[in-house]
Amino acid sequence: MSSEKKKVIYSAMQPSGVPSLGNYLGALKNWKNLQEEYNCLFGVANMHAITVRQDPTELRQRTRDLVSLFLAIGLDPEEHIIYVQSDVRAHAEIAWILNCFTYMGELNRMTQFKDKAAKHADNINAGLYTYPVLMAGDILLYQSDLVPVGADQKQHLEICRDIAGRFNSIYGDVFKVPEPYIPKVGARIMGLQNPERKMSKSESDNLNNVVYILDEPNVIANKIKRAVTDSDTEIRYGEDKPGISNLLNIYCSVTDKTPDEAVNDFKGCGYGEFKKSVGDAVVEHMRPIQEKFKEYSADRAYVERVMQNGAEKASYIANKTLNKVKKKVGYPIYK
Ligand code: ATP
Ligand code: LTN
Repeated sequence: MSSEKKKVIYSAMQPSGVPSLGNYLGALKNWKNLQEEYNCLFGVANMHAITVRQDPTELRQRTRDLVSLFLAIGLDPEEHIIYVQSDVRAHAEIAWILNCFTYMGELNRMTQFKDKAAKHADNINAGLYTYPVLMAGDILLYQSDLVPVGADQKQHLEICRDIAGRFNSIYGDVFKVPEPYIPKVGARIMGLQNPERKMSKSESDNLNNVVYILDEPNVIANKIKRAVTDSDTEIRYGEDKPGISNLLNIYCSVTDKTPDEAVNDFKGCGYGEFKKSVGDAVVEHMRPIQEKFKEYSADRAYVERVMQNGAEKASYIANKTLNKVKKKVGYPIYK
C-alpha cells in the first residue's frame, strides 16, 4: 500500500513530568506498534501543559526530553512526524474557532477538569476548562482516523467527535471524525500505593505510587516490591484485588502475555516472588529504552533538528485544514 493511502494516527503527551509506566503502557507502547500500519503524528502537548503552572526552564527541558523519549522508544521521525504543539501556530488558531462550536454544558461534564480543578484550586483557569477543545483541534487539524490513548482520555475523544460532527453538519465534510484506540490491557494502570486511582506522572505526594520510565532499575524493582496488595495470598484478577490485578496487568503488558497466561505463570507463587518477577520484567523491558534515551538526550542538536523538521511537516498539513476552516466560518479571503 502506498504511504498516501495509509490511515492517519494522531496522539500527544504533555511534558508535565517524567512519563510514568502508565503513560508508556497506555499510550507510548501502542504508538510504536502502530507505526508500521499508519501515517503517524506524535505531539508534545506543551500548550496543554501550561494549563497548570510550570517552571519555564524545566518545561523547555522536559519538552526536549519527551522528544528524546519518543525517539528512544523507537518512533521514527523520518517516516512519521514528531513535533512540539506550540511550534505549529494552527493549533492556537483552530482552538479559538472550535471554542465557538463547543457548549459549556459539554465542558462542564469533563471529569479531568473536575479532578484538575480540585487539585489546583488556586488556579482554575479558562485554559484548564477549554483543554478538551485544544485537544480536539490537535486531532482534527490532521484529519486523523485513529487516536491511541489511555482510558482516561475517552471522554475527551467523545467531545472531539461531537465538535467535529457539529462543525461538519453546518459546513459540510470538513473534518474526519476520529475513532479512539484504547488498548485491551494497560489502558488504565493504577497507582502502586493507591490502586483505586490511576498512576499519574504529575503526582508528587507519594513517589512510591508511580514508576517513572527513567527510574533506575533498583528503584523500579523496589517500588514494585512495596506495591500494596491485600491480605490473602492468591494471585488472580478480581475487583476485590485491585493491587494484584494492577500488577498482573503491568506484567501482561510488558511481556505481551494474556491475562490467563500471566495468572498461570504465578500459580502457587507467594506475593514476594510474584512482585520480584513483575519488577524484573519491567526492568528488562525498560533497559534498552533507558539506554537509548541517554544517547538521544546527549545529542541536543539532533533532537532539536527533529523538532524543527517535525514542526515544518506538521504545519504544512495543519494549515491545509485550518485554511479550509477559516474559509468556512467566513474569515476574509484575499485575491
Ligand atoms: P498529568 O499527570 O500531567 O495529568 P498524565 O500522566 O495523566 O499527565 P498525559 O500526558 O495526560 O498523562 O497522558 C498521556 C497519555 O498517557 C494519554 O494517552 C493517557 O491516556 C495515557 N495515560 C496516562 N496515565 C495513564 C495510566 N495510568 N494508565 C494508562 N494510560 C495512561
Ligand atoms: N490531553 C492528552 C494529551 C493530548 C492528546 C492530544 C492526546 C493533547 N492533545 C491529542 C491525543 C490526541 C492527555 O493524554 N492528557
